[in-house]
Amino acid sequence: MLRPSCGAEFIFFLEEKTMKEQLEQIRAAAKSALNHAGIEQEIEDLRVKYLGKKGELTAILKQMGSLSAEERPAMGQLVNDAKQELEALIATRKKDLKAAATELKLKAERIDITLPAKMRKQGHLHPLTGVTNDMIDIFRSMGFDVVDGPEVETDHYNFECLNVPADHPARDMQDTFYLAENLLLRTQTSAAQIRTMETRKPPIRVVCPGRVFRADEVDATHSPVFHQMEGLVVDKGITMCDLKGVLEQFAHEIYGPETKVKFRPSFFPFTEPSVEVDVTCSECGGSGCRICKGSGWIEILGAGMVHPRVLESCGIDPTVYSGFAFGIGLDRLTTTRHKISDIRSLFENDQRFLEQF
Ligand code: 2NL
Repeated sequence: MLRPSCGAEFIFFLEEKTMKEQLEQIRAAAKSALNHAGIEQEIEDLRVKYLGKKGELTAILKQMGSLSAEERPAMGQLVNDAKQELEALIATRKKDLKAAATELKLKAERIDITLPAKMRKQGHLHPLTGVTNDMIDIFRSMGFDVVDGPEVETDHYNFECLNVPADHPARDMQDTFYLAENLLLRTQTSAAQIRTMETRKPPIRVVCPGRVFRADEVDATHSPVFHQMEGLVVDKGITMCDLKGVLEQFAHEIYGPETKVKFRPSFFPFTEPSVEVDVTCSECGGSGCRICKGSGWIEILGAGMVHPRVLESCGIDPTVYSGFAFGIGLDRLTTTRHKISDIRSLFENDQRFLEQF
């Protein structure tokens, strides 16, 4: 309301009115904008716009200097009220928008726990690995360690140290894959055990499973790549009795306690004396069938007392120490256990075949 009594008053009241109006305008605009804002950032932008250092309400406060001392407190009160109201509104709007955003996110990310789960396809061990692990368990329980060695070996470790003479047919190019003059694919895992004898002191009890190679023609029972587990025990006073005890225990654990075990004399350059070990056929129990070709027996491994020359070549004194060693083919053990008729199916990686085990 205008009170045109004097010029100065007139201006004063005009300015007061304008400031009040301005304040109301700003307050209304800010409230409306705050109530219409859809996201938290907008609220923050509005806070800066109205209440920030260069904000519109702050600008009003700065104009207070132009008011008279009597009018200043009332106007100050009004501005403060507006400021408090807007601050409170900003806080609730921020809270509401945050809650709404969370609600929306929860709805969008809601998981339907009644949906059927995506089944993860579970693989399993290759039958050969299963058999190998079982054998490792058996020998571990008898105190053996597992050792590993390179598949590419030298003539020295694969043949020389094992007392295999230079003119032995196994050393022929026909039977062994040579990579260079003195470098070859190992024909048995013995080399790993030779390396063990060089690096460890007796007592030594190790088994050595692994892939071995021979230049064989491929058929249902032969493959140029096959698998073997060799074992070696070296200590003072080791005899053929230890060999028999360990191998009988092994056979009983693999084939069952009713299995009979037979030791036949044989020959290997690296053992003396040497034996071949047969077990009663697990298919017919010893009465004779197609599997054992009517004999009732199945040959499972070769073994013997480590040849003194082999011990010597590894720096072990054969007058103080003795030992026994054995070699077991893993592929045939696997094919007979799972009634697999062709060794080649172990290496073809055909899932339709492997899924059956
Ligand atoms: C087979 C059975 C055999 C060994 C392997 C061996 C290893 C060392 C010393 C002496 Cl380090 N022997 N291994 C012994 C006997 C048999 O394998 O039928 N091999 C042709």
